[in-house]
Amino acid sequence: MSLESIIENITDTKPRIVSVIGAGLSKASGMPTFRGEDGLWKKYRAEELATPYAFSRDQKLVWEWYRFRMRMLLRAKPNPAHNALKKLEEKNIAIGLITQNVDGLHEIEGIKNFVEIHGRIRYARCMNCNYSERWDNEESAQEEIPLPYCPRCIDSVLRPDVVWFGESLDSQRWEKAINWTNQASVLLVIGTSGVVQPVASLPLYAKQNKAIVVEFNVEETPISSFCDYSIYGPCEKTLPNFTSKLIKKLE
Ligand code: BJW
Repeated sequence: MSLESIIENITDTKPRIVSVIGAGLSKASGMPTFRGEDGLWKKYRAEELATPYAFSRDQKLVWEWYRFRMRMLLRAKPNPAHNALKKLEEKNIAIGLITQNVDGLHEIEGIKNFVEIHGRIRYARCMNCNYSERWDNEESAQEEIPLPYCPRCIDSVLRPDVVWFGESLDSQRWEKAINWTNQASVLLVIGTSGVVQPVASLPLYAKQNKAIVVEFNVEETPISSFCDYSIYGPCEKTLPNFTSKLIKKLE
């Protein structure tokens, strides 16, 4: 179906749009995805490193991976897909952005209503006392530096302030995500493989609430089968095209 026909089928005069985003959205900013060809670091997959078990076994290795990613992030800038989402917010038709991305590029773009469901890579925190500090600077991201320790707890190593596999999501953030999803008349699912729970269930909840679910991805995903529409292609191209046509129709 053409983009124009999809937009025609969004009949609300003031749609309530919620977006669920994943790593594919930041691909054009130079950030690798987790499960794509570029998702491997050394010989490790994300599932082997993004776990409390991996951190307890080898803190140095896990921090090395995060420093590698931070060096890329320090050079990354938001791309046209981030900008398209900001325009929806500026036009007051976006309720909120539910992001699995820990990179903070949405905030740098200027988006205000977001919930970072898997945390934020730009902060490190103490598992003991919850002290946290920013570490998104060139010095902390260098390859060979000692492990960061909590200034209060002395012998406690700081960890990246993200949600690893097997860990609970912050309940307030999750409630916000559910709440927004329940209010959505249109749910955009952008650049996510749809395999990581519980976020992968949000499109299903939206569908149960009769929202129109539109997926943007370069390929089919497990979510595609119950989406109303899937728009295949790089979202840094397809999403700005979609949002500008939608905004024009609503004016
Ligand atoms: C493009 C593109 C372009 C590329 N344009 N598209 C129920 C059933 C089964 C398992 C579970 C379950 N519930 C829980 C689990 C276990 C587990 C899980 O889901 N496992 C599955 C993998 C089997 N989940 C958890 O452990 C979660 N915790 C939990 O559920 O606790 C219970 C609880 C729930 C609710 C409230 C309270 C408690 C925690 C999950 C944490 C995930 N953490 C990570 C790491 C974050 C930190 C870090 O970055 O280091 O989050 S893993 C990694 O995967 C990261 C991502 O956010 C997440 C999702 O990946 P994403 O974004 O989809 O990326 P990719 O690479 O997979 O996909 C990219 C997509 O983009 C692809 O489709 C490409 O085609 C596409 N693309 N270029 C458009 N230009």
